[in-house]
Amino acid sequence: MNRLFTGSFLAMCFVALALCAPANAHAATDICSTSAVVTSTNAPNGPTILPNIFDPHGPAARMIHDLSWLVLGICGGLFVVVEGMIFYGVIFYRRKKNDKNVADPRQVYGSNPVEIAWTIIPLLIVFVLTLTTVRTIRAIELTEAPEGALQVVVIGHQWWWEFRYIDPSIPGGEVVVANELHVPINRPVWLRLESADVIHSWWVPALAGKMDVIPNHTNHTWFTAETEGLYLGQCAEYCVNQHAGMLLRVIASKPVDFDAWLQTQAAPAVNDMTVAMGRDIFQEYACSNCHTVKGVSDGQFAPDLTHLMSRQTIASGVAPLDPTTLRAWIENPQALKPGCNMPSLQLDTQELNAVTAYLLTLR
Ligand code: HEC
Ligand SMILES: [Cu+2]
Repeated sequence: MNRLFTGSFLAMCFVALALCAPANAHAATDICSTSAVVTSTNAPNGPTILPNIFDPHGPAARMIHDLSWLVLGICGGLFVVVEGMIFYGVIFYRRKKNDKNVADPRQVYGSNPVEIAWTIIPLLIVFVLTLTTVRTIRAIELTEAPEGALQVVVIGHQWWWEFRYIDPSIPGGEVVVANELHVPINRPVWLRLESADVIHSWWVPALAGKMDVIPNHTNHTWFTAETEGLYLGQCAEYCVNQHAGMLLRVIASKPVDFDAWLQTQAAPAVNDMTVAMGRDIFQEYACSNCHTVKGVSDGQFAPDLTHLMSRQTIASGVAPLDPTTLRAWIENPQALKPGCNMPSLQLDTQELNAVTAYLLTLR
């Protein structure tokens, strides 16, 4: 009896897992991974929305959320019914102390009603789970941009994010920023996902499900942010060294605020003559080979710094952007983000101060 009990318990666990896994794989994995909470120097409007699939703030995330509850509900119900019957059998049909009857109980073979019941019910359950999952996936994985969508190209890099806004309304046609994605609320955002190196995964749980970011392959996803705020997310596909330090920040604001932000980003870099020395150092040292500052350098390897100071964090959300941290970062990036792809250029104190002063003018 004992062995039978353990056996059926294990079997049920496997069945429950198998039922949950395919439907939930999209939505409920890695719930425990969270983004580091960063203090910001110039906070966006609205609350900070943590990576939590149970707190959806847009249609795509809500569909995943509802489906997750349905799957959890069905699997939980099944678990309770089956385990309940097992416990009932084990407790009430145990052999009593003074029970002399050691023969097997009556065996039931080939009972049509029983066979039909345990074929039809699981079949129905699997049907419901499959159909609802397929319907949700189809609604989320749109193959064309929704009407009136803002289009952004997302490029995953080891270990930061590049965003390219492509829109005829932008002066110059394109705006390039890093790590902090600004979007207007209540307007669909259509993302084209590409990778510069290895496989990453885009995941801002309160806005939408995961989407892989694959080299030499373009994926698409979309979301609509319904409330103003700062949405945290992170890379959800192991991409070596600083995978955990590849955080995502989506700042959703009113359309007017978003437009104002976009105009600022489209403007050329500030050219402040009082920090000319810092700018010269930036150009002479390798900084300019890796980084773009529009009108000054055009390195494509690293984050665009044209409007660096309009961001709240550096190094993909790993550290707040303030003068002290910025200086420490330039002095030795490996201390703040070990293994990252920016070397320390061994600047002396004067050069370090000058470059930092220059970067601080790039609003
Ligand atoms: C070999 C290429 C390379 C060189 C040279 C380089 N950087 Fe970087 N830099 C990077 C990479 C890559 C990152 C992103 C690191 C990350 O987040 O993982 C970065 C990030 C930064 C950031 C943070 C940007 C942000 O928004 O997160 C600043 C500021 C910066 N670099 C300034 C400099 C300065 C100043 C110099 C010259 C003294 C310099 N870099 C030289 C590759 C380089
Ligand atoms: Cu990654």
